[in-house]
Amino acid sequence: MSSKRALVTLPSSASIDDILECLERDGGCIVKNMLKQETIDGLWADLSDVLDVAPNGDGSFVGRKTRRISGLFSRSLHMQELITQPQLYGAAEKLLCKPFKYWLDGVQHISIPALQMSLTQAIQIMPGEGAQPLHRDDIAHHRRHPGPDSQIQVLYALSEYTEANGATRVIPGSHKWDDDRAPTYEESVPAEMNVGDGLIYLGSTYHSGGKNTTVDKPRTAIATTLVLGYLRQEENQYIAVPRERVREFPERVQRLLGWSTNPPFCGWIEMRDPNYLVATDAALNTTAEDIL
Ligand SMILES: O=C(O)CCC(=O)C(=O)O
Ligand SMILES: [Fe+2]
Repeated sequence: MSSKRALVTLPSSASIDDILECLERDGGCIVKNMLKQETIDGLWADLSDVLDVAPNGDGSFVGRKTRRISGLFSRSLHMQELITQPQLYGAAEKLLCKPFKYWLDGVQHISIPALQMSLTQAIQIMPGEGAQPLHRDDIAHHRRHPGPDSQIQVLYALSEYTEANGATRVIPGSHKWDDDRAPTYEESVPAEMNVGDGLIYLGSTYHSGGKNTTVDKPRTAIATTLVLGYLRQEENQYIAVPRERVREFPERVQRLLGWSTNPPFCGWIEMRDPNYLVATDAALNTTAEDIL
């Protein structure tokens, strides 16, 4: 008898605690209607020309009939809505931002880590593509399992997202496995979604792009990630997003892009919070404070 667990689909009214309950138990869940129609339309308008001419990948991980484009904050201002989406951000903050204590000069201090954006990618799985190998996204940071989580990723459905056209496969519960247990395709379930829904999952959860067995239905998703502020961003945002572009975003988003320190002081420049380098003139005097 199969002991396969299903992936839970939560309504758009799901609370952060509902999402956390699923993440803690299953390692992932689907949330309905995470994106507004206007955001979805805006993303398609900004990205489709680039996606249409993007080359296919050339390896088993990136696929051979899969198109990927990155650097999405330089391509679409709508990306800010995807990374600050309240259910995603709220769940990440509650799960990851645990206080850390340290002693300095006889005084015990507490720091709460910040979050930052780690990667952006539009992923279009074309008809005839095979399954991507199952993996954990937190490989990037050499995480040991089981252990404290470091990142939460989301895949927003920008197209129909069915088992047949390559819906992401997930192994519910696999975030609790140790590093010696190998994942198998049979243990995975498809995360079927409608346009605008999102699959939220932990960096420790085994998942993969599904195979697209249709003849005419590409599967398109946008992936983005929130990771602890003291880890290196997987995609190099300082190079991917020009400084002039970073200035077009509100300060909160500039900081998520990496133009910030993580408390108490990781990521400084000239011993200052680096946000002064992208702050607009109006914000400059309020944000450019010495940090050390
Ligand atoms: O395209 C997908 O469904 C998943 C892609 C993925 O997991 C990855 O590239 O890390
Ligand atoms: Fe992945």
